Amino acid sequence: MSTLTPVLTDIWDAEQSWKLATYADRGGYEALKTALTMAPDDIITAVKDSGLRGRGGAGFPTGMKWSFIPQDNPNPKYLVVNADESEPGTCKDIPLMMANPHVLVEGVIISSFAIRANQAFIYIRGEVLHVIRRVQAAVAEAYAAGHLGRDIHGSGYDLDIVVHAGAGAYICGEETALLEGLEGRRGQPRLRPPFPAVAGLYASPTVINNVESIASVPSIIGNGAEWFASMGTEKSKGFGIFSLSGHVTTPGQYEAPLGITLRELIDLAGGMREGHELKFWTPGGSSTPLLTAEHLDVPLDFEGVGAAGSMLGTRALQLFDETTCVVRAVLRWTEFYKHESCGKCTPCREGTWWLVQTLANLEKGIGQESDLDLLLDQCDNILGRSFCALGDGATSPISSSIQYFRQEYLDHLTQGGCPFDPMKATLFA
Ligand code: L3W
Ligand code: SF4
Repeated sequence: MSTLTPVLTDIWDAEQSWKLATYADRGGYEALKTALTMAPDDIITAVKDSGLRGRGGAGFPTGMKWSFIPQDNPNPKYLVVNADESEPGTCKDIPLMMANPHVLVEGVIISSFAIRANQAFIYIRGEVLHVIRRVQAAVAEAYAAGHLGRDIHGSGYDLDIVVHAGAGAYICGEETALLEGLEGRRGQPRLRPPFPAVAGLYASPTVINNVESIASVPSIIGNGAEWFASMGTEKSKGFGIFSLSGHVTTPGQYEAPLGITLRELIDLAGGMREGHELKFWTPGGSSTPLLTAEHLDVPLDFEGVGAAGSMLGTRALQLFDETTCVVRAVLRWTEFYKHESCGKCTPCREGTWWLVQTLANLEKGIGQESDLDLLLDQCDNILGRSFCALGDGATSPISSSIQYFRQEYLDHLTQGGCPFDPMKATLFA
């Protein structure tokens, strides 16, 4: 594994990197001891000053989110880690929890102390039983070492962590659907506001952060806010894990400062597979508009990717070369959204069904040219009209692929099927 900023990934190659002893040998849990000597508000200030922005896709400033917790509210405060990683292409939190669960556990303890929570939850996608077991084992080790439980290291601070297994729905990565699931109900989004910071789990003030956001906190407390802010770009500070998948020589996780370009990351990953060229890619999973080889030098930070017409999202870089049919790839993603739509609102529930029908006809070459406008019209009726970001995200690959590859859609119609699949082309001729 290659890394330019060995912080979250520094021990991934170590033997039994997930064990407390390995983590402690590298200075693990020292930041916790420092944090427990600090005033909670000073920890929040440090995280604010570091410029850390949420690593789950939206990039909301983490310290600011923590400062929204109303400390005069008499209800308990909760910290919830969103470890429901399920976005197509996103594969950073699961490897992080497998290789270094203790950096997450330490981050949970420091973050909970900062917001004055005595109960934290790590909500992990239900299908990944091996990850659930790994994090549970780390939590048990942390209890045994006195990093968790009553009067942690004589500070008077108490914290319990519950590792919760989700039931395998993509929508439960949406923060309010996750809370519904945690409370034992069907995972469907809640209306916001109120935001969870004010009324979250059991209607109490709740911070919900992505795994990587919380795992970044020990390094900020250990090395200082300035150290963190010295990496990255002006408005997108620090480092992150970039996941490269698809037609690249060495797929995997690459930790690097925000603002690195895809061209540089492809170099780190040994180039595109031999003899092939990049055709299109997703900067942050399939919910972010596609980009093309024209965008190889776009800085991969929140602003740079935004200016290119997409979103940084979860830094799930899925790379496709010239052998890939963009229409088929988009159809596959759209089937995913149709399947995962929770059904609460009409634009997404019905709209994703229609998107699949229209796209499938185009892909088979049995549609008509006007179906392209119909598809864009269907996207217009979903985008901004859905109850949560899932519906909006479903439209991103469709509208961006038509923007960049309109001719490829038309080729399916003129050739009576997929031009990339000769068998299929003759089938519908
Ligand atoms: C208090 C306010 N809190 C905002 C909080 C809010 C949330 C955070 C960001 O979606 C995106 C989505 C996916 N008072 C607040 C406030 N907050 N205003 O800030 O909120 P928001 O609504 O901007 O984003 P979100 O709902 O968290 C996340 C995209 O990320 N994404 C995600 C991929 C998949 C995964 C996964 O696999 N687990 O994350 C990829 O692009 O589409 O747009 O905490 O409460 N006034
Ligand atoms: Fe459910 Fe889709 Fe509506 Fe979100 S946009 S609430 S996933 S139906």
